[in-house]
Amino acid sequence: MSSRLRIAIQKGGRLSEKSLKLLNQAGLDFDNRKERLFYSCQNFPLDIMFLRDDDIPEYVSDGICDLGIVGVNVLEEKKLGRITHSPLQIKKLKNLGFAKCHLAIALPEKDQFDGPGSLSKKRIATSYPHLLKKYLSDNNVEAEIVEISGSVEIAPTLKIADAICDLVSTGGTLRSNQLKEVQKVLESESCLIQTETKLSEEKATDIQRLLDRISGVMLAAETKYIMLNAPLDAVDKIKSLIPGMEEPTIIPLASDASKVAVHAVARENVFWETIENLKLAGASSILVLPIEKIIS
Ligand code: PRT
Ligand code: ZN
Repeated sequence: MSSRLRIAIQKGGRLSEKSLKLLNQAGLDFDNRKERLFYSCQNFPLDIMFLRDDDIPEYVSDGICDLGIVGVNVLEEKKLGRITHSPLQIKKLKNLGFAKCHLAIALPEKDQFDGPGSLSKKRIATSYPHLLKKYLSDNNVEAEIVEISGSVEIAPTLKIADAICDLVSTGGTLRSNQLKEVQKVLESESCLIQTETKLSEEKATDIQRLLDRISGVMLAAETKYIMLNAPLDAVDKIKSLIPGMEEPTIIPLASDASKVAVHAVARENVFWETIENLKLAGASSILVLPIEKIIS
């Protein structure tokens, strides 16, 4: 058995590029020519296998791949589909923060909605029959599930359904089809999954290394390094304005004894409003720098 990890990544689609970028940022070198099914990293014991996203949970569950990146929506749908016969052998390691969307029920704009009961006896088109079935049974609603694989949003216009249950991110698709969202079924984003089949100690160690690197990349993405000059008597006020700040470094200025330089790591997004407030509190020469890696 190979001692190299194998990770399943979507071959082409909304998850592919960002999944590869994340691995890249975690320091993995590979050639991202995706016309190949398989690719080996040169500087980490990991091979990438490119698959359709719907196939990724099965491959990971069967242990053909040790890891995978999929949407929570696909993971949960596949889990429910296998709940009664041989459940999927998968554990979720981490949400990855990209491809955020939610699964929602939508009705034609003109239709009235007074709660889940309004869906009773309706035909609802979806590519997520198991998640929809669970939502309906959790809400004691009897409705007909019309399973279709793509372009779910045109089902009401084609009169093959009265409502839809589909993924929404900006809401633009619903609006352009004169549909309105009425119920949220599931929040989703990309996530890293691992097989529950037994792995060698070597592989388990490499997964932990990869996970630590990914966590470092994700933490760095929302963390900034702030440098500014401040009047001595404004330091306390300025410290209170920096979001999610760790204890800053205060350095005297060679040219002006009434001022200090403040260097701090802000573990949250620094918005323009924060910078404006820092200026109002007396800060000057404000620099906000991205951080590439954080290792704690
Ligand atoms: O070929 P393969 O099977 O691998 O890909 P696919 O066509 O099944 O999936 P793909 O690439 O479209 O999506 C992959 C994953 O991206 C999904 O499983 C979700 O986890 C995630 N994701 C995030 C989305 C969206 N946002 C999204 N908006 N997947 C689909 N959509 C579609 C949605 O179905 C609807 O048609 O975009 C439309 C709605 O978008 P808005 O912005 O108009 O609301
Ligand atoms: Zn798919």
